[in-house]
Amino acid sequence: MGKIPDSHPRKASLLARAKLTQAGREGLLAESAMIAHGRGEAFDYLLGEKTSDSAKTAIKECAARLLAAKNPIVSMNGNTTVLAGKQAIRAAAIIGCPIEVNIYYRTPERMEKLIAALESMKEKIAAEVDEETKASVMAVEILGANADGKIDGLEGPRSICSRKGIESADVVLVPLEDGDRCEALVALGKQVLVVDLNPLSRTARTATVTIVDEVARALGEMEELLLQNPQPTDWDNQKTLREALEIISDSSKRI
Ligand code: PTJ
Repeated sequence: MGKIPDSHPRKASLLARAKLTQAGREGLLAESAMIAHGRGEAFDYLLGEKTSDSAKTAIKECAARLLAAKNPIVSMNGNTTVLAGKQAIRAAAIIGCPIEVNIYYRTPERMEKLIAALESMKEKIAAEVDEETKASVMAVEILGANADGKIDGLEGPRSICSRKGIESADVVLVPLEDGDRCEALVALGKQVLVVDLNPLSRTARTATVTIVDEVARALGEMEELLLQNPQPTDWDNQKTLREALEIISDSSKRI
């Protein structure tokens, strides 16, 4: 793809598509990755393609809960690794927690490639930062290769996880989670923090805290909010979903 001018109104969207297309060719993504992304884009369009104040409050709440957790984990799939892998690594470095590659359409090849992609992103970030930050970035463990854990309540490959990661976590940040797994994780008593542009998805409605925002924007924002050391509050997740739906219904006023 040629250089897109900064003034192009669809620059971010075109770049995200190009990244996903390339990653698809390299075998990192699920076959339905583009369908999922297209659905996300449609909602993002209606949300004005920006992080709302309401989403920012949810991001801050997630940051607070991850910092207060005993065993926090950031779970990454194909789409989120490609779109927001670097942001996730920087956030995990501040929290001091591992990242687990945990995918819905699991194959050994995809697992290996996604783990390698995150390891290589760690190296790239480390080359750009000061010594102290470099140490915390390189200390972020990338889990997932060891499929020695199970999400109770699920059957088949979708129940596979790492014992040291998702299985023993009390707080799981899992952007773009599937509805069944979100329900299973909540039923296990874990706090499930999700990023989903669709405020009506089962995941969005089941999660403990839902960030209705695009994953790269949301995790980028989280890096900054983590540094403010926020405290968890008495969270009303229905309110945040209603606020997102209000933004969507107000989008007709933009015409
Ligand atoms: O890598 P895998 O094997 O784990 O598979 C990943 C996908 C995304 C293909 C898989 O989880 C899937 O099929 O997802 P769904 O059920 O289509 O759900 C995707 C949800 O994420 C939808 O509600 C979309 O609106 C939302 N979404 C898509 N892109 C983004 C997004 N939310 C935030 N940021 C995005 N960039």
